Formats: sequence, structure tokens, C-alpha cells
Amino acid sequence: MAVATAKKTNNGKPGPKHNIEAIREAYYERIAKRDMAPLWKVMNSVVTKEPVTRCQPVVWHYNDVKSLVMESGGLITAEEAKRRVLILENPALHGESKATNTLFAGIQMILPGEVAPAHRHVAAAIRFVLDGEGAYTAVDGEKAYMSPGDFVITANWAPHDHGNTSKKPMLWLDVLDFPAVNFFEASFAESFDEPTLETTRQNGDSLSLYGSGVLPDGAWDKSYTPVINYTYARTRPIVERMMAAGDIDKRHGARVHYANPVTGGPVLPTMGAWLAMFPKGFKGERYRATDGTIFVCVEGQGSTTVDGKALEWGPNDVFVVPPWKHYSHNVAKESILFSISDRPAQKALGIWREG
Ligand code: 1HN
Repeated sequence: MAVATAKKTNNGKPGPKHNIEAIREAYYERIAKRDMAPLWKVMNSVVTKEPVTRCQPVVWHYNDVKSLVMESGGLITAEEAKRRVLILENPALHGESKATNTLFAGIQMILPGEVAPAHRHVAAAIRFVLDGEGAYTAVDGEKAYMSPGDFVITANWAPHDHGNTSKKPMLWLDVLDFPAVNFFEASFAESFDEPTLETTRQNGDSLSLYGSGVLPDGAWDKSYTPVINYTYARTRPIVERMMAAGDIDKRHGARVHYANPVTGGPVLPTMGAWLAMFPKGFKGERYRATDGTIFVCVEGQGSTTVDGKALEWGPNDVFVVPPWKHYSHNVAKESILFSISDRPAQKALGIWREG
């Protein structure tokens, strides 16, 4: 046997190179049959010196996206589709339903008179409204009527349905954490018998009760924010005020994060979101962090350079900055960018880094 020969001729030490390679290969094959493998062959690729990402920088321009999404309205109803969503697939991750390795992004459309039936799932969702006025999402018994720029949360396991009682189509960006949930293989989902759930609270209750600098007596001890709709009408003037006051970060502009008013922490344990305003001519310093980020241009025009590649953006364009890639914003017109990432999840696990 080859192994015995090597031992005999070298007193237990490895044999000559040509011999030892063959012996090792035979050994690897033998241990593979027992579901084992040598760490020394893969150590540098499983514990990398720096983050390695398959995710690519990419932009989806709203002009293309909108007409293609509108076309889907003639192909399938919201009721049949359950959710009429076109997935924004990272070009390096086709077929995986991912914009980044941990986040799903898609554009959902709901036409006048349609209902997207009630269901719930462990994956949490953030919706950012792009187009239309006055369709609603009902979350946990409260209806939120939405306008462009509104930021709406559907937390882990919260029952939700959508409806459009307006006269215009409504389109929004959906970002879900299901790729992260599926990494843990912890997904559950269920639908309800009734397509539309009964409301148990007044419209606007959650923002009114929790988003006004006071908090109702009694504990809110959930892992997510009690506010379901952070309206653009309220958040835009805040970044505008910060910018007017000169409170402008050299990388991120005049920026706020959407906060859970009870804890000051992120809105969801898995995903965080920000809104930033930039003055005309802003040339941002470069930045990188381990959270891959999905941006939406809410207003304005500019470009974001990612690893030397410029992504040009205008209103309602969506773009992705992969983890640990240097990026900087260049702003042609006064602009507002919304962004979402998995930073809270990474921070909770103690793995988030920037720099
Ligand atoms: C979902 O439930 C919604 O509730 C939107 O509106 C997008 C993408 C994947 C899986 C479930 C929604 C989704 C989704």
C-alpha cells in the first residue's frame, strides 16, 4: 500500500514531493467517503483576510423598471400573484432572488381596486413608496395610507395585506431579509382565510402614539419599532433642517436613521434604514462598511462611484453597493437618498466594521 511505503522509506515523515501529493490525494478521497475534509486546503478561503462578496454594484433605472412593472399588470392580477413583484436580481446572483447576499429587493405594484391578500412570515419587510397616492398597507390591525417617500415596516410575523382604493397604480420598493432568514433555515409563512384583515386600531395610531416625543404608559417590549409608517411629510423637513444647519457628514450628507422611538435603536433587528440630503455639488469622501446597502434616489440627480465604477442615478432609481467596497456620492442637483442595509443584524452579532 502506498501509505505503508511512504512510512517505511522516511521513518514516518512525509515522502518525496511527487509521492506525498499522490498519497495525500488518496487520503483526501478516503476521508471524503466518511464526510470529512482537510481544513488546511480551504482555510484561507473560509476565513478570508477581508470580506469577499459575490454581489456586484448595480443600478436599476426607474424608467425601465416602471414600464416593465406596469406591463406585468396586464399579465397577472395581484390576487393571483399574491404579490405582484418584479425581483431586482443582483447580476451576479441570478436565480437567487437577492439584491445583496442577505437582502431581497423588488418592485411591487398594486392597481386600483386590487387587494394583495393577508399573510404573514418570519421575514421582515421594509417598503419605500415610489409612485401613486393613497393605497394602503394594513399591518397588525392598522391601516397605513401611503404616499411617495413613506417608509413602512412589516415586522417579523406581523399579519399584513395591501389594497388600492385610489384611482392610480401604486408602486413601491420592497426589501425583505428572507435571504438572511433562509441562511439560518428559520423561515415560516402562512396565509389567512380572509384576504383583508380587520383593523383593530385607527389609521395613523402607531405614528401618532409613538412618534411624537411621548410614549403611551405601558411597555413596548418587542424587538421592532411600534411605528409602522414613517411618513416623508415628517422626515423630509428634518434632513432639510439638518442641511440648512450645516450638519452635513463628509461621506453621508445630512443624514438620519429611522429609529425605534422606544429604544432609539434600529426599526428592525435585521434591517436598518437612513434618509440623507445632499447639497448641489456635494462630492462625498469615500467610505466602506461590511453591510451591503440598497439605495433609492428619492429626489435629485447624481452618481455613486463604487470601486471605480460610476452608478448614475435619478428619481426612483435603485442601486446596490456591495459589502466592503469603497464608495462615494457625487451630487449634481440637491438630492435625497434613502438606504437600507443589514447593519443591525451585523451589529447584534458583533461582526460589523467600517473604514
Ligand atoms: C411579500 O410577502 C411581500 O407582503 C412583498 O408585500 C415582497 C417578496 C418575497 C416574499 C414575500 C408583501 C415579498 C414578499
